[in-house]
Amino acid sequence: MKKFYITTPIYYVNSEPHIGSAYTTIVGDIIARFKRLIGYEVLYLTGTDEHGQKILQSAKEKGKDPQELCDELSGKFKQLWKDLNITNDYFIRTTDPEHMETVQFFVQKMLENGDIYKGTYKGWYCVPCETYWNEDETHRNEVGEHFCPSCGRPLNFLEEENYFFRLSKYTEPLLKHFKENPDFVEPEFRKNEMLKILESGLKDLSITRTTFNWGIPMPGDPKHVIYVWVDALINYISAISYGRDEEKFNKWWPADVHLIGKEINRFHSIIWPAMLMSVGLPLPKKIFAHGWLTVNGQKISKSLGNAIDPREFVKKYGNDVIRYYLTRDIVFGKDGDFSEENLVQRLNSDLANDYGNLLHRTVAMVAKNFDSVIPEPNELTESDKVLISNFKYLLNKYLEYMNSYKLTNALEEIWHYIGEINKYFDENKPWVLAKEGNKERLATILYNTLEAILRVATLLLPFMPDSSKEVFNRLSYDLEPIKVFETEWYLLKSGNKVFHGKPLFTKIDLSKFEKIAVKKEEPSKKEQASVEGVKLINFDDFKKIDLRVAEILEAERIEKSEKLIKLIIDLGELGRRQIVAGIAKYYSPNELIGKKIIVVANLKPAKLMGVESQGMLLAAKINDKLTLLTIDTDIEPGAKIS
Ligand code: ME8
Repeated sequence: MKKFYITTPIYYVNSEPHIGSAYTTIVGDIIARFKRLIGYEVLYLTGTDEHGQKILQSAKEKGKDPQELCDELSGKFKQLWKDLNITNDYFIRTTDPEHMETVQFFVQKMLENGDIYKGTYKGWYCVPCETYWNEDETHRNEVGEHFCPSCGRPLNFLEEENYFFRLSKYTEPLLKHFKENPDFVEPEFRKNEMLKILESGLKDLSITRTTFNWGIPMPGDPKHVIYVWVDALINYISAISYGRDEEKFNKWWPADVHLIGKEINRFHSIIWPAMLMSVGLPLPKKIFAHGWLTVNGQKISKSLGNAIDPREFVKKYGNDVIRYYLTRDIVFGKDGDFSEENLVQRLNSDLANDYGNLLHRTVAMVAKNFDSVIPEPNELTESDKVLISNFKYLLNKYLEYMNSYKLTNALEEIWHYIGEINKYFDENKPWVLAKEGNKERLATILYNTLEAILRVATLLLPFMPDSSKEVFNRLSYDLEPIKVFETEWYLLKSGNKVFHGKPLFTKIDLSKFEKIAVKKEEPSKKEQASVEGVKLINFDDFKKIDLRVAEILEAERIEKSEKLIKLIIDLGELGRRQIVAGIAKYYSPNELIGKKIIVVANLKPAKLMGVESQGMLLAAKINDKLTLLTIDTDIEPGAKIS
């Protein structure tokens, strides 16, 4: 039997599961169910990431023992996956003793292979992301504080004796692997981001910490604990008994796909493969980094109170509706917004109107005209043949899309076909045939419509297992679903009963629609400041900023500063101003004079190295490149930007 091994990230247990973690796990479940449906033996792995400074801090804040916190939260994840109908085959916890042993075994191998050495780490660390950042990767504010380029929160400066992994050694082997396996990382644009990192050369990675002990001890030097990401990544092989059960490990490794969110792509597409190369194991076949969900346009964040609880949505709308909405409305791979209004729209139009109602009215006609017994179809006309051949087309497209994780396209294609079934039904006017007493033709139309619905329900099994099974029940269908992939039309058995239950999906009256209250706890000042860099603003906020064109009249370096330049600028009607900018590494004073730039003209004055700055210029920065924003046609200084 063909096998398929799929994983999700293992989630941190510092907070409750939210719609973001549910999203990845639901998508993983859809893929796992699809593979089972087409005959694969599947191993679907998820779990929780329980070590590291972030979990320890969270336990301290809650006044709990870290293990107690992990047990409690890990239990909540497990329960939620049950409630969401997730068919994971195993749930790994990084505090499982087997996992901890495997991590030490793996790191010991890296040591033996000469890939680990002792050194001193000096640099920045983001606890929420558990990530090290180089100075030039960090974001800085006006007063020189450092922020995480990924989550926007403040960074801590670390100086510790650490063990290092010779990640740099794997730059070339990884580049080669990327070249030889063009589908290794998907989507393509995410692969290109990784290639850029590789092409600029990798730096060695600190892989132990000494300032706390909530982690797995380093073999032979237990005052160091292993970096939480090294610990976490190894879950993908410790779950399949690496180093403990060779047969099991060889059966499942390499994984077919690691499904992850885009923000942890570097760990999965660069660090993890390099670790595997270090111990001589094959690399996973694919890393798929999907986009990020926002909620009503805002980043999901506990502190903003919009980390919505998937349980409430499931209670109100049911599992299938959530699963459908998440994969249909949010294009898989891209960023997308979770909005309850859109969910209700999808429920009302796609599910209740197009799909549920089609089943309902067809079954109602079978009940009325054939005493609820599926009739024998008769000779096919052109319109029947088109319906059948369109299904064949759908099936091919479906397989192509599902096998390449284009889940949204697969659903679009299915709904296109549902549209065709509705059209077939309406154009053949079965109610007229019933009135005329043309039972022969009526039988064929009703049979074909039900057969098409049955086939659609089968293709929808991975996405909406409950409602597909309900369709099977109503049509007395009890064959293996796989038959849909193998058998020509006529799976439904004439003579079997149909059942006319309540609507498959219940519409929601939009005029009386009450949204699930999103918790509106006020974030603390500190939390608010920490998410400022990533929070969305409205137009009124934007209008508060007075942006103007300014001409640089004078420029000179500030003594004793490598970065700062003092500028005198002409702001037209606002007069002349002095501003200080951190651009000395990128521009010499001479090349600045005469440039027309953009400045924030209503910023409170601030002192930098003792020199007053009465505004701020705008520049674009990426890695170690910076360019001033200028204008492309001539316009007077002082011109307002709106
Ligand atoms: O990063 N939209 O755990 P984590 C979409 N423990 N997906 C989201 C999301 C959002 N807004 N928010 C979270 C970790 N996710 C590490 C992983 S793996 C060896 C270690 C999903 O709890 C998405 O899959 O922060 C993302 O990558 C993951 O949750 C991060 O979960």
